[in-house]
Amino acid sequence: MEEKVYRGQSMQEVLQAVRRDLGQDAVIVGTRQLSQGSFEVHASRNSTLNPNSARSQSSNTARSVVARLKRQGLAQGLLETLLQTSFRASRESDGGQRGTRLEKVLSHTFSFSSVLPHAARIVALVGPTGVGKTTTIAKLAARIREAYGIRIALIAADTYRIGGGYQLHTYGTLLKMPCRVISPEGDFHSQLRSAISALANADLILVDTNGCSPRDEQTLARLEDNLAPFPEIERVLVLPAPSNELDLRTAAGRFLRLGVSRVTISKLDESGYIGPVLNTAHALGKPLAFFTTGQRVPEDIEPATARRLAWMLMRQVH
Ligand SMILES: Nc1nc2c(ncn2[C@@H]2O[C@H](COP(=O)(O)OP(=O)(O)OP(=O)(O)O)[C@@H](O)[C@H]2O)c(=O)[nH]1
Ligand SMILES: [Mg+2]
Repeated sequence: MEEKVYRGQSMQEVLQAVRRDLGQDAVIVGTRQLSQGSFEVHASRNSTLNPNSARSQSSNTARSVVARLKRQGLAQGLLETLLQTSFRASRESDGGQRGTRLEKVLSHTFSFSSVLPHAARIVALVGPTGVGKTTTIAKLAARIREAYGIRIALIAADTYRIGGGYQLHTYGTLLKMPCRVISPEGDFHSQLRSAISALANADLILVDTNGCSPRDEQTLARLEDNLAPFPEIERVLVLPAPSNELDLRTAAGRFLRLGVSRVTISKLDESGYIGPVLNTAHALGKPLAFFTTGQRVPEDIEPATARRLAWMLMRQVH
């Protein structure tokens, strides 16, 4: 089937016209901004372009990237944003290699911010149950100390379960870092306040919190109350990659009210379908901080970057 050219005043308008004409499965072969307020899309219904021409080869590459992104479960809206960005990026780039190009597009679409010690002195991880908050804190503590040589202290504010602070305390002992455990008995606020002042000489304090099911309004409200008087604590939301989008969006919506400023994606090693978590993070509009990629402490964590995201989206997992 032939390639067709569509033009319009916004990328969204052009893409709508493409889908109206060629159906939802239309293959976007290329996009271009002609001038301010004038966009062009080359699209076709199927893939019978001549494979010998250079144009077709780059079309095939674009098609295979889009197909891969769709297979990863990227939402149509995010895909369109990526394509629009690709438009902008193509004016600056030499159209290089596909990984590099996707990386550039991702870096314009998501923001990435992994520097902890400079952003806030106290950082709490929050999120649903079992997503890897405590493990991630231990990884971060070890890796940041190694990278920056700064003093790190831990606070286990997981007061929900009996012995909730034990896991982090054990990591603190192993890493030879001070760790204060908040007791479920007694006033949370005054305990946290005195833990923070007792750790005054730490350059960075990492705070572990109890996991909350997004459907458990009471526990969530308690965590919100617990942290409310501490605006100086940065809240980083941990979202697990192997989850369905509805649950992720519910969780993200609920945790947003805690004043979340960044997102860490956990368990990326367990999922070959990372669209849902990326759709959710994109909808949240918060920078990505870290990716966790396994159970090993401290190895399996890395700063979130466009390069790694591009690699994860393109890797063959199924
Ligand atoms: N595969 C994989 N497992 C992980 C990763 N991060 C954590 N885990 C595992 O997930 C399980 C739960 O980790 P925790 O750190 O206890 O999770 P949590 O969010 O603190 O859990 P709660 O405090 O109960 O809410 C453990 O078995 C971890 O080893 C990861 O990146 N990949
Ligand atoms: Mg925990």
